[in-house]
Amino acid sequence: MERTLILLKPDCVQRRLIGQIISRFENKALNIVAMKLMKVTPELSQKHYAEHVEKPFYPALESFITGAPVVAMVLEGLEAIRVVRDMLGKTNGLQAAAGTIRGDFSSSRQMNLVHASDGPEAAAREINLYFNDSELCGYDVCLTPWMRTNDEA
Ligand code: FUP
Repeated sequence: MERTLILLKPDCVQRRLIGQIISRFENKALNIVAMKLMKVTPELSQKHYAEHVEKPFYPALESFITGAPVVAMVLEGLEAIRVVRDMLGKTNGLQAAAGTIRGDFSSSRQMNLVHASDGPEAAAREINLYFNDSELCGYDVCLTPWMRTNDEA
């Protein structure tokens, strides 16, 4: 099982798309193990986007991500990191394939609705940035036997 950090970004919250996006993750049998509505501070943005802080687009990115609340979530599932990245599509909504979240809802490079960790190291680092251990609520989902077979777990 893998865990990955998801942010429903300010554009997602402002456009009232929270429910539709979470439904996609639930439909895919990904398990929500943590979730909260929160404001990203400039300090948290600088930690989250540490690899981009020196880039020319960073000030606009920080202004965007701190501009309205986000929904931070941890999703759990088999190959969850790759599966969620595939569900999002390419970073730029104009290039994301139809059927992906960004392909269906975004026409922007910056306002691409959802962040998801891009690998196991990033997932561990980002989950730790947004949640403490006591906020992670692992549990057995009663539908799992009807979502996949035992030998797939
Ligand atoms: P992703 O892994 O899909 O989140 O994309 P990146 O790590 O490449 O970029 C992080 C965020 O910066 C993306 F959500 C989009 C944003 N971005 C810009 O706003 N302008 C750019 O020129 C490149 C990225």
